Amino acid sequence: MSQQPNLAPIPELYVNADSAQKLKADAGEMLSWDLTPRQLCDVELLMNGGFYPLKGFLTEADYDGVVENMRLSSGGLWPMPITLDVSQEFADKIEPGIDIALRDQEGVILAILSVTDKWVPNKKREAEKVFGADDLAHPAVNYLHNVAGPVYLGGPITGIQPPTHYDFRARRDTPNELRAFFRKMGWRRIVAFQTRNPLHRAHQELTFRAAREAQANLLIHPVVGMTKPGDVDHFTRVRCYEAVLDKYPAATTHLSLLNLAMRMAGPREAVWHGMIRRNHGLTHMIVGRDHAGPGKNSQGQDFYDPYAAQDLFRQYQDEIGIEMVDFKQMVYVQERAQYEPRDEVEEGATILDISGTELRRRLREGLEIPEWFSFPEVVKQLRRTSPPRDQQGFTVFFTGLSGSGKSTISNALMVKLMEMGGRPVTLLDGDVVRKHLSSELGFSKEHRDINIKRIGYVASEITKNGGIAICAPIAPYTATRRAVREMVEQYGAFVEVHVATSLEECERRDRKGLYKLAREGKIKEFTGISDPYEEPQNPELRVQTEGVDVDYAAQQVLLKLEQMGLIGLS
Ligand code: PPS
Repeated sequence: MSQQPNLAPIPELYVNADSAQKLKADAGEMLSWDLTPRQLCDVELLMNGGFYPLKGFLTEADYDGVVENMRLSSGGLWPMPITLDVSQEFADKIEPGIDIALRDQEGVILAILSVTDKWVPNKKREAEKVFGADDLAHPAVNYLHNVAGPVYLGGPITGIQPPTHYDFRARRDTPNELRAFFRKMGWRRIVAFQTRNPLHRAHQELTFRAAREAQANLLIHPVVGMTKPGDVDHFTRVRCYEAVLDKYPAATTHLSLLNLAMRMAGPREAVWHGMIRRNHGLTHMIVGRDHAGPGKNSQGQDFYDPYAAQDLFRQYQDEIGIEMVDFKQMVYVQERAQYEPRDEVEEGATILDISGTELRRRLREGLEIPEWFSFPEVVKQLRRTSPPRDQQGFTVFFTGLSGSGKSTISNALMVKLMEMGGRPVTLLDGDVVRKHLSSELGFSKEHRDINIKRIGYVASEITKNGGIAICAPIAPYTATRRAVREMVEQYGAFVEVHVATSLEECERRDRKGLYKLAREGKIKEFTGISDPYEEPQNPELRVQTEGVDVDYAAQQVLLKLEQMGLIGLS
């Protein structure tokens, strides 16, 4: 395989400015779809050639081939389904043969999709083949089942304009912009470092070694689209990258941001990343330990072997069209005061390492982060974003049957937290929310889900801004509670408290007289009587209320918050 890149421009899907103007006017009349954040990332990379040779969202035949064996119907390699998932309601309006406008979240028309295919995917098969298991602990499998719409649309797209980014504009490059940059600089061998984490010393050592080994220039190419839920946000990460850029030789290293929505698909993702980097004009890519790994499955085991990504990449390297620079995990060897690949460390030497989890713990608790691990400039940025936990916002989410005691306990908790002071506290009680935020909603599954997601949205905003949100709805569905958890955990802790009062006891108390009416059939869809309640399997806390006073239950929650480091003793 040649490592001399062809740095000629790669085909894009945009039409010229005049046609774009005209198309945009025509598209105003078309049915239109508001792209989700993930689809927005995909559309950008489709249009700018990042996903070359794709010309649009996969058709059903291409999808089947990609899912089964990473092949498009043309026979070409493509490892990741790039699909336009839509709601059933929208799909019902669509017949293959029509054009639809694709809009960003402000309503700007970015592209036109000429729909050739519409189908209901077998999501279980997609999960098993693409992600290795139909296990909701995998973020992309959870996305597939609980976020993505039920119907896929496929067909070629015509690009009108790229999505607008207001942040870090100077650091974002399309494949053709990067190719032009490499041509201008005379760079011929360039190794990409894909990352979704801040750069610490181990990464710097790894990238130095990779560039040396490949005798290549280095492109630090972090993902700023979507990464794994719970990752450091991209604003902080980019500030971290910028803070250490001067530790790289300016003449040989470049930083560019990639607006990719990752799927955390390990081996397949590595192949995909390779193709995307090839499209950006790179000749080499670093694949380290557990590339794009999603963490543990629901059995507590790794989804993929840590080096499976390297194996798959190696197998398809010629077709991917760029060369892998593979690395074992880099670790710090104390006696030698330097980083080395784990498999090269002398026997008996002392290895020091700080895992991602340990790093987050130290940040959370305001503990020391040693200089051998990271750069003070990076740590400073991380501390700005992650103050110690007892200064961060968080959400306590009570769930339980009607009349279980959620409101009473949450009121007591609110007052106790206000007595402690420090952070603003907001109570989003079920009844209160239904009066102010959700007055038009009933109790169908659909309406309950809307209600809970509204609560989740408000709670996540409060958490983001450093406050305490206490929510107390019934929230009967596991998937919806999980969606709220994900919304909140982007910004702070989510503490699920199951108020586990039994149905019999709630009905015996019947404080509002609703159970009686429900039994008589006068209230329909009543939780526990004529509507389901899915008990939380792993709440942070389960409180019993039978034979226990409210004060004690609220104390248990406080103790849990203290144990989690969310409230201090001060
Ligand atoms: S949900 O499922 O989370 O959206 O419910 P929520 O917003 O917490 O609203 C629950 C309160 O509404 C009253 N109510 C009912 N509950 C359950 N099922 C039916 N059909 C129903 N109709 C009215 C009831 O007073 C609930 O209040 P709590 O505080 O839970 O007793």
